[in-house]
Amino acid sequence: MSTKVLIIGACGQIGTELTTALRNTYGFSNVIASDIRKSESDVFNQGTFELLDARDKDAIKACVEKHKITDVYLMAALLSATAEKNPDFAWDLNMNSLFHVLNLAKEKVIQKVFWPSSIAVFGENSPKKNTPQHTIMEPSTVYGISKLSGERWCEYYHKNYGVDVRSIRYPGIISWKANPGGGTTDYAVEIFHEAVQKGSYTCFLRDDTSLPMMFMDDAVRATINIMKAEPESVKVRSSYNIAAISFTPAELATAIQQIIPEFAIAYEPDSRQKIADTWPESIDDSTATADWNWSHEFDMKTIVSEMISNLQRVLV
Ligand code: VAH
Repeated sequence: MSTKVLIIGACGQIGTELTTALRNTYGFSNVIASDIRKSESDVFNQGTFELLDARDKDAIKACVEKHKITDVYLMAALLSATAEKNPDFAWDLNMNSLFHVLNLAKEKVIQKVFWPSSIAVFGENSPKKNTPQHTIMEPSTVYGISKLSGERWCEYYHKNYGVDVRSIRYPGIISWKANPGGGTTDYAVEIFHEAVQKGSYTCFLRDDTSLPMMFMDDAVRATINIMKAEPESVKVRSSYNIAAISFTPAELATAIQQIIPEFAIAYEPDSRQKIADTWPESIDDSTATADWNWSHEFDMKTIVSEMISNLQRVLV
């Protein structure tokens, strides 16, 4: 049977670009985008879009059956900062949506599942540098707890019911086409918009806060590649570490000043600092490289160049 894709939470930062990439991979008529509300992005006028609440199992099943879906990419979630303000809703959305999709796969209604985890599954007792694939994991945020729980359920459904679910732990994702929403790494996107439009930015993290980051093109390619990988090569069925680069706000500001010399940065850490302080500084992704040949392509220089040139084109 040919691949027919449903993206749940398609209007988010990753979902928006994943929708376009999946359409280019599997054909426009084979990719259905869905979200609880439609975004203004033109992406969702170029193919089939369905209004869909990720917490409604019957609605998901009806959409899957209507479009004869084989693969579901479940991108809907409340991210770290927002989840701290809405713990009950975050748990409901992040966990029940996953159970609905895993159970549809267990019932053989769908064949394959992608589910995004995050480096937020690590906590302050995890090794900070080159955080390994398997190590101490004591997340202290609502988001991180939901993602670690989700990873455990993904592995359980694979081992006990044969569900073909695949997952990667995204670092902070940097992109210009769709804005992030409610994350702690969002500063690494906001800073470019403000640098291009205002020439200055006040950062909500301390200048020396090093975090793992990745350009959207790398994250989307990793997502599609793990789903295309042969089942036997996907040996980790909780979630894979993937990595690209790590940097601090001060290092990012310096890289921006290579192109916009007058750019000025100030620092006013807020509640998101204590979230960032529990996360790794850098990630060891050697297991993903060994199992399904993962490697990143975008480094600091190319990310900064891509972000500034595209935002200068679309914003100014
Ligand atoms: C967040 N962008 O900041 C997300 C991501 C690793 C961070 O999961 O919550």
